[in-house]
Amino acid sequence: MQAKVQNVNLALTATKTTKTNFIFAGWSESDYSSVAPEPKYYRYGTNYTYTANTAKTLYAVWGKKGDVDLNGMVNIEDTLVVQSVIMGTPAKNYYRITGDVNGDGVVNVDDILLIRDIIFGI
Ligand SMILES: [Ca+2]
Ligand SMILES: [Ca+2]
Repeated sequence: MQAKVQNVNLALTATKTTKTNFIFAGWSESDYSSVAPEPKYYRYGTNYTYTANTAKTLYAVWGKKGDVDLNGMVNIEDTLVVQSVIMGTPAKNYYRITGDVNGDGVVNVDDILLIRDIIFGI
C-alpha cells in the first residue's frame, strides 16, 4: 500500500507484485473483472502519477498464466493475441505485458509455445 501526502504527487511503486501462476498486468481504477471494454489502466512503474488530494483505490490486474486477453480462458485466441504483439499491432496495450507468458521480459514465439503447452496440459 502507498499513502499520498497532501500537495505532493505520488508515483506508483516500480515494484512488480507477484502471485503464483498469475501475471500481473498493472493497475486499474476499476475492478477489472467486471468491466468491459478496457477500463482506465496503468502499468506499474513511474508512468502513473496521482495528483489529486483525494483517496483513490487502484485494483491490481491479474491474468491467469497464458490468458493473454484476460477473458478467463487459455485457448488458441491467446496465441493469436501474442502474435499481434509480435507484429506490433496489439488491440490493447496490456497485451504487451500479459503476452510475456514465460516472464522473460520479451514477447516472442516462446510465449506462444508455452501457451500451447498450457492448452494441451504439457
Ligand atoms: Ca484468453
Ligand atoms: Ca516471454
